[in-house]
Amino acid sequence: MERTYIMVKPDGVERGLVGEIIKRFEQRGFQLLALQLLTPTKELLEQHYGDLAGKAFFPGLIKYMLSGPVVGMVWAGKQVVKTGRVMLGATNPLDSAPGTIRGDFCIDVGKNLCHGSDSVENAEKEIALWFPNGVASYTRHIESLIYE
Ligand code: RTP
Repeated sequence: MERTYIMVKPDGVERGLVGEIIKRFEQRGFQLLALQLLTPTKELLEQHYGDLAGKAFFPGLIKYMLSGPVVGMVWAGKQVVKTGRVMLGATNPLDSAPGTIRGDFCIDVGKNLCHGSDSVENAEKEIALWFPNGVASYTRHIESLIYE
């Protein structure tokens, strides 16, 4: 089953939106495979956001992500990478539709609450980076209520 890495950023944790974000993925029918709260190191963040190293906003992004703990999760399910991004909303919250997480709870791109992997390949890289000890799978007994 496809997997994605979803992360509640420091503003989302401080604002008490972890439960709300988990709730939306649970209600949709996706399966939670891993969950951790941690304060990331600068090195970990620079690896995670390596593709953005040349961007003008990169130093501010790292500072923002270092401002407190994050909650990282692995979710599994059919097309969970693409659907997870739709559920998060556009990167710039002012472009995010109401009903999405960003569209319902935030305004500025530099405080956009959450991260979601943008491809299946990057999802697997991010899961390996954030969960270096691996992620176990487990059988859920409600699959027939979620999938036809
Ligand atoms: P994310 O990785 O956090 O899910 O975001 P994304 O793919 O939608 O967007 P990306 O371009 O990868 O940017 C990563 C994060 O950098 C911050 N950002 N700030 N000030 C700016 O113009 C700007 N642009 C991006 C956001 O926190 C964005 O989520």
